[in-house]
Amino acid sequence: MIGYAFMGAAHSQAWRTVNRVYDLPARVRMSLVCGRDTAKVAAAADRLGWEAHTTDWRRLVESDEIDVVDVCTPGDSHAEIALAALAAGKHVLCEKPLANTVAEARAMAAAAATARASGVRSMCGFNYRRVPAVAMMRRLIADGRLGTVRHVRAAYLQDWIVDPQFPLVWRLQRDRAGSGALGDIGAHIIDLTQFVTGQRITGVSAVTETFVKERPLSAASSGLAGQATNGAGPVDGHGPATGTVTVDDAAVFVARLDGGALATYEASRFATGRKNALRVEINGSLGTVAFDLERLNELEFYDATRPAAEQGFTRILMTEEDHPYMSAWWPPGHIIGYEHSFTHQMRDFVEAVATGVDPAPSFADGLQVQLVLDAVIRSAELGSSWTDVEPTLE
Ligand code: SOE
Repeated sequence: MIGYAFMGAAHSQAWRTVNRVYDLPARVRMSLVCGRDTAKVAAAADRLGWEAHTTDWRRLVESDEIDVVDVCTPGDSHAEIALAALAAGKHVLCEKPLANTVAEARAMAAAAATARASGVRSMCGFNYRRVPAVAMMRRLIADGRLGTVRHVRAAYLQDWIVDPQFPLVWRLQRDRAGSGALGDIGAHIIDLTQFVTGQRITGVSAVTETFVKERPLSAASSGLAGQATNGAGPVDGHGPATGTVTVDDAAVFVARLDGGALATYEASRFATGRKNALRVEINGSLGTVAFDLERLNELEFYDATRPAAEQGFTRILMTEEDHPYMSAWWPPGHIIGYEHSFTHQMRDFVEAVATGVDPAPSFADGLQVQLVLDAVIRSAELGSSWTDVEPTLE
């Protein structure tokens, strides 16, 4: 695994847990973790349960000991690492969004397609697909329980940079992160809604905004926390030096899906009070499903085929053994959390690799999300003008 911060910790927890919970055709060994700072990566290896550590990702990628490379770094190194790993014949799991640019994502999808011919697997880490309620939404829609899908309403809202004094961490820098709220959390709702509906976004009209354009430079950051430098300020020689925010703070767009549905999307880091609120509602001709990540053990379902006197939203508690991923966990009524989505992701990935099938979402799926992100950015730059999503194949 390369990177050991927020996502690295989430992945480590899942790698450590997956064989304890699921009966799988292969056993995971957490061999080697990589980071830039020797002392910090050593401490991370110890805390997260890795056998060894290194500061040289090429050593990791080339090691004969290693079958799978897990890329948990910021987006600016996804392409370089994933391409090297695939070329070395390693199966690759890469965090979302797949890359920072469409060109990188295209190169990664092409390399993944070539590697597949020799049995090398790859997957993009859209973990929320593996929340049981989300997988259940997809099952209900695929089974026709919603009829024809007409509306998709999706929002992913956070508030961790509302304070203008929050520093300029890597997630706020375009060269490191590719884009802002759009790529970080908007990518999740793009993937999730396409996954559950089985429909793809064909075009968008978007607005984006950077509400706070200058921020104190960042001395240190970890996960969603950051610390400003105490360097001399630009105005009177006091206070932290500042830098320019080069990504969006929020992105809002409407979209058309190829099955005929109309969709709205909102991704923001300025939704004061909303910490990690991912909400999706899908309306079909026969019913509605609604999901809220902050209540992830529940799915709301409205079945319009029931007798009028019995209609209304049903709150399904997603803890039955018939629910996706749940049979291996606890008895009915015993709930799960955020980290379980990663355990489920590793379960599906390990099973696919061990049985020689392609896991999903593929790098091609990651590229398709990247193309939607790109269409959103282009539309916003053109004053919300309608912008078609480019096809995955050139
Ligand atoms: C930060 O916004 C973040 O950690 C994202 O990077 C994750 O993908 C999301 O799951 C939670 O929020």
